[in-house]
Amino acid sequence: MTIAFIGLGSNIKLPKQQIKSAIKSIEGIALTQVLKVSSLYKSKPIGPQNQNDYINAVAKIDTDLMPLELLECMQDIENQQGRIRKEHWGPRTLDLDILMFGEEIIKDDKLTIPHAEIENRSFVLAPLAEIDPNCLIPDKGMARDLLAIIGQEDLEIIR
Ligand code: ROI
Repeated sequence: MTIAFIGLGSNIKLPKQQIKSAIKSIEGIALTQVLKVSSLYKSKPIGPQNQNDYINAVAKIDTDLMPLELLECMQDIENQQGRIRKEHWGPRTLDLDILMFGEEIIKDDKLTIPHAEIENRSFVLAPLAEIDPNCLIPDKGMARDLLAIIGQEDLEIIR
């Protein structure tokens, strides 16, 4: 079994419900258990500002799948929830990113793990540090240390 972390994000079509529905779908993935889900965090978009605020969360899972199998499951769930292929940095109904997969470092065409921009994104680091305070991101550092560098004043925890 491998501990992995999934980043969830949405900014259109009832984002809170998109995230909650995605968690349910992740709970249904074969050979996979959801161990913990963070609070929901609201933030302004990174990238083009002429789009809605985002809702983000992180889920901690335990899985017997291989990274590319897990990626396929993530893409299936995105598609089930009506994701239209994104314009780069544009609005999205649901974005599911494999943030970390055990201690693995993967750099290939389909998958970069840890997620490339993880250290620059408070909406990923804050929920990660919330559910796993000692989370160590391979090659990057402790989630909470990285978060302390960039700050989290741009985030609002919502219920
Ligand atoms: N901005 C925020 N705040 N949250 C996201 O999940 C997010 N996802 C993206 C881009 C467009 C880069 N901006 C984002 O893909």
